Amino acid sequence: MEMRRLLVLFALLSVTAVVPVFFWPDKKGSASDVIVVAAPPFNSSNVTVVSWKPRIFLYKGFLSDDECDHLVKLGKEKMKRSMVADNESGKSVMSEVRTSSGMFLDKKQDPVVSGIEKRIAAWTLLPEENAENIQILRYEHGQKYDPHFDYFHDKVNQLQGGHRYATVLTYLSTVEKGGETIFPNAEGWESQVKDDSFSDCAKKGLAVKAVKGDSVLFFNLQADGTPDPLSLHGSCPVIEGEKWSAPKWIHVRSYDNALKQSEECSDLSENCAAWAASGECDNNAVYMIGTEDSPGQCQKSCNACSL
Ligand SMILES: O=C(O)CCC(=O)C(=O)O
Repeated sequence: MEMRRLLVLFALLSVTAVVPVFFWPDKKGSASDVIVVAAPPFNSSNVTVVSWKPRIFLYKGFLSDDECDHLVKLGKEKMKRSMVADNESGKSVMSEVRTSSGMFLDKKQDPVVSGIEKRIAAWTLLPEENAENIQILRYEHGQKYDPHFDYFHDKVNQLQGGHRYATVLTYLSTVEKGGETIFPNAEGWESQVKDDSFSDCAKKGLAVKAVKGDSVLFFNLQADGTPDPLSLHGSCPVIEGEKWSAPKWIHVRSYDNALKQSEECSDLSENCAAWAASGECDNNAVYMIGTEDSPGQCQKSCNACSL
């Protein structure tokens, strides 16, 4: 490892609150490809409550600058116009409601992404397998996402792990003006004190400024599992600067299993064949086969792949 990189590593190690992650990006990588990325450890004392109705929490410094820059670099070359889910068909469609561009990373794409995914699970106390891949979003001047819900209105999207229960939205850049995340239905938003550093859009709801490395966690469902209309939220237009953010949507059930089942008919337990042989497909059909809204564990062994 060259001297400059060693110095970076020692500098990081001397900062107690920072854990360095470094890796070779591929098998052919040489010492000069080693990426040193500072990653702050999970520390719940950095979390404050923004609102109880809906439930919104802010984690200051959830990602380090290095991690933010790394995610932006991974996404930058692959940006495409963002889409929204059609309320009837569930299909992805282009809409003036959402004018940003974006892309999805792979899960566990590299050790930095993996580390962030694990930290999100530790914060939310929700399993990694319930989460979608991290999305990277870019909002240029004037781009925005009008207020919307992250839970689904269509049935098709709910087949994949149910509703989006929680959203973890991390800011990968600091926006000079505009670009705030706004919650227009949050209870008591009128009492939030806002100076002129907030955009006019942000003055129409409870607003969180986009600050590099900060992360907002909010819940789209209420504790009884029903959609929370107070979770309406959007991204105000960017007025000065550029906004990069990274939403992670976490579903009620396993998103990974649902994806696996939709790609190939499969069993989700190694015991399925034995259970099917002992009559469980009939005796315990909801668990084994599932319903139209919620696939079961053993569709393959129960010959119920066309459900
Ligand atoms: O980037 C933001 O502030 C909001 C993003 C958002 O609402 C979403 O992607 O669902």
